[in-house]
Amino acid sequence: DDERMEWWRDAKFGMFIHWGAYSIIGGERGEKIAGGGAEWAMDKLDYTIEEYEKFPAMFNPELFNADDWVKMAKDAGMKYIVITSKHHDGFGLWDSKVSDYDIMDASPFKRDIIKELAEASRKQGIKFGVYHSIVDWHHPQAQGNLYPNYNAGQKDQTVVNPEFPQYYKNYLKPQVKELLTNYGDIDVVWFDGDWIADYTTEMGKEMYGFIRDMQPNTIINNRVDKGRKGMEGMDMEGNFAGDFGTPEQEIPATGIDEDWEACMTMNGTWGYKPDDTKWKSSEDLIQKLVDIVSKGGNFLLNIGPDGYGRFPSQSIRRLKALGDWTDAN
Ligand code: JFZ
Repeated sequence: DDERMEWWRDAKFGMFIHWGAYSIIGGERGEKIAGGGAEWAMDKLDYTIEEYEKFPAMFNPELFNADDWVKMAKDAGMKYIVITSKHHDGFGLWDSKVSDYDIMDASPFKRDIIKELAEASRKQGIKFGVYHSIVDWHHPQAQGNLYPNYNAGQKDQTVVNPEFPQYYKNYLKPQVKELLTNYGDIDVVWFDGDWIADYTTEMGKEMYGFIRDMQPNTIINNRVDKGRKGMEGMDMEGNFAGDFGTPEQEIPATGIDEDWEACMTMNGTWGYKPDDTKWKSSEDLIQKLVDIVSKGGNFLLNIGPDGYGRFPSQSIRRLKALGDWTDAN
């Protein structure tokens, strides 16, 4: 739908934010360091559910200031923000009534982060969206029963939780409903975790329609459908795959007729990880932005704030450089 996509096509540049209880862990447990994304700490560092629950209980990011975050995005030339309402660990950053595993009930912070960011974004004229994980390593009717192999259903499509349809109906959909009814316009819903054996295209279709009914103008990524990594599904006529494709850490060649958004990190992790020092240079990031936009895509560039609510200094410096460049061009 062209009308719905208009602002997004004009926007070009957005901020992805991966933030949650894992931001305290920083990808480290004793002498072990998680390889790759530190938002996977629960799985990669073999935490049991009980052990991991201590991190939400410690999550008290008193330095978090929604206005500052939105301003940093805006000054960098970004037009929208997509933040993790819930990542695979299952901990929710909004006030959920269908869950106790959220910022109000499981953490001392007791401030609705999604509300504060949605309001700050609106105030500053920035579009606002949520990343929401279908995978849930905490919920007993989802992947919570698979420890220490929470992600077994990715590799082996026979590993399912027979109760997953109940999680989908009584937990995942109600969560999405809360996010789409209590925070004004949610401009983007960015699903992830569509690869697990339990999830089906039928569930994706139902979810898509469910959201459309609540907010006709919301834009939904291709991972609302099952097994849609990268641009999969987007080039198949009549095939269900949401509103836009999500190539990850890569810039596709030209000639894609569909809407697409490349998401990337500034180093090699989505969640905060001080051990990862492989920062892309500002020049590299500017070049990537130009390359993506010239090929008709959007650029969703990630920040992994720390457990106190601060953006890493390296990220702030790069945002400033991007802002100087977009100002001048
Ligand atoms: C997922 C998450 O597992 C990860 O933690 C992060 O949130 C990222 C943005 O999304 O990881 C993926 C999802 C899709 C692909 C690769 C990694 N893919 O399409 O190739």
